[in-house]
Amino acid sequence: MKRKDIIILITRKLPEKIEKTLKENFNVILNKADKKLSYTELKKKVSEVDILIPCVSDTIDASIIQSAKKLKLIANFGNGVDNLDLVTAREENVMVTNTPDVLTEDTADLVLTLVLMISRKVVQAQKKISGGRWSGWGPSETMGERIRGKNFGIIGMGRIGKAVAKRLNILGVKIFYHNRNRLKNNEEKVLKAKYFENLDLMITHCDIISIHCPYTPETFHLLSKKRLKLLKRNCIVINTSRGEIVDEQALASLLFKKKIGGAGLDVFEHEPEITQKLLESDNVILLPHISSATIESRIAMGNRVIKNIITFANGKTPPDVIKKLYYD
Ligand code: 8YV
Repeated sequence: MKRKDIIILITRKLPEKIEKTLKENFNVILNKADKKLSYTELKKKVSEVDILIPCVSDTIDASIIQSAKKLKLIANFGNGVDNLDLVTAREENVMVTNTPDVLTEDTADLVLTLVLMISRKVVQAQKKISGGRWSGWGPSETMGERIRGKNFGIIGMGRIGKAVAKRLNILGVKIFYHNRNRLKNNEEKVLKAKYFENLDLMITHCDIISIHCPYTPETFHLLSKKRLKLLKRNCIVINTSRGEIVDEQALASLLFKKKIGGAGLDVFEHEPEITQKLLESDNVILLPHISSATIESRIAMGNRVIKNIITFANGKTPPDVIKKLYYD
């Protein structure tokens, strides 16, 4: 098949130079308005294409994949693939790729931003000035907590978890981690991270926890209502992974009642909806899923998508092919 005969659907507007390269090589359907396609629109459009480039905001379920008879490749613009039905893709011989590595550092930076801002009550302090409520310095004004010496628990020690750990070493916290597999001894030493096989045990000791595992059927509500109750009263919860990993209602209720220290959330269980109680809590920072929103990340993600598609079009296995089903 000639490249120009390959039809590609890009569901959202990607950086201009990424779309340009794709257009030069393939027959591309763009979404110039960048308006999220409805389920029906998406299903109809996908049924006409050979390759699909979706984003986290598109749910590509079994029905869409099954009705897309020409579809051969889903080149996800993003790292997480929880928006795609991997089982059906495999059954229907549709290859799936993602964009790992390139958003790791930016995501880790955002974790640090949230940790520092929440611990030092930066938003409350800023609001005091912008709300005209600052009458001058006082010894007990907007007091936060020191980070150094605190216990920091990382849930999921993959690429992003490790990038967070590297940054944390500069801050002088004690790093704990929980992961499906324990790291090699030397890697633990370099990261100065202590392994906890038992997640419950780890979180009872933490002043801050940050989630870095993928969302899979096994990690749905990993931080369940029951588990969240184990958290220390000052504990701060950071989530830049996926909202579904935390029971959002339960977390919101603890925050609202000030039974935990705070939360920094970049992801939510039912995006773009957010539990009302979270919006009403003052010890939180809520962000609209921006952890990888830098020009550099977006372009690198796009280049990764291009590489995967061109390799596929050349009849070879793309570098970022998803081999493992989380359901295996
Ligand atoms: C991306 C993300 O913005 O890559 C991921 O897994 O959550 C985000 O940082 C998103 O995936 C883009 O589709």
